[in-house]
Amino acid sequence: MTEEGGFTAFISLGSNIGDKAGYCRKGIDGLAATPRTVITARSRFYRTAPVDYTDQDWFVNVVVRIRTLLTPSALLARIGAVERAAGRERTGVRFGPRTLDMDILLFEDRIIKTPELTLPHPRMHKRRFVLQPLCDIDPAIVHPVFRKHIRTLLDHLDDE
Ligand code: PH2
Ligand code: MG
Ligand code: MG
Repeated sequence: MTEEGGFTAFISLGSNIGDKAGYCRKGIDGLAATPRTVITARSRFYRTAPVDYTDQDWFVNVVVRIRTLLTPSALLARIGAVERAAGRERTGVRFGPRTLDMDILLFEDRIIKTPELTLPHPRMHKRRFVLQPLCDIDPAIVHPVFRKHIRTLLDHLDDE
């Protein structure tokens, strides 16, 4: 598809097992190969310290912007398939180690709360490893709940 039609969404990718950057690239390739979807921007790759569950290896994190004709739930299903193709296993440890994690951060300015999907991503505003790469792509993105620029959220982040 072209970049004109469809919806804008932002996806974060993270890996902290094995070839971390390689798994993130696999995730990006999987998004690029998604029907009716194009990647329109990518942040730098970041090496980040683990948050929430800190007794695990460091992460590689990256964010991409896409243009898609998929619905949020179809996109979520596709992302799950790409994660599984990258060897993602559900270990039961919440926030624990993973070959590839892909999360929808934003889908247009939609606010969604279902058992499967919460948008915007409920922790994105607290996470430097998400806000910094988002800011690389576009610091003027507005968080649809807080109605603040991503740059402002990043500047006021209180994470020591
Ligand atoms: N993902 C988590 C938990 N902690 N820490 C970093 N640095 N990067 C992540 O992607 C990450 C995390 C659960 O999704
Ligand atoms: Mg995650
Ligand atoms: Mg996830």
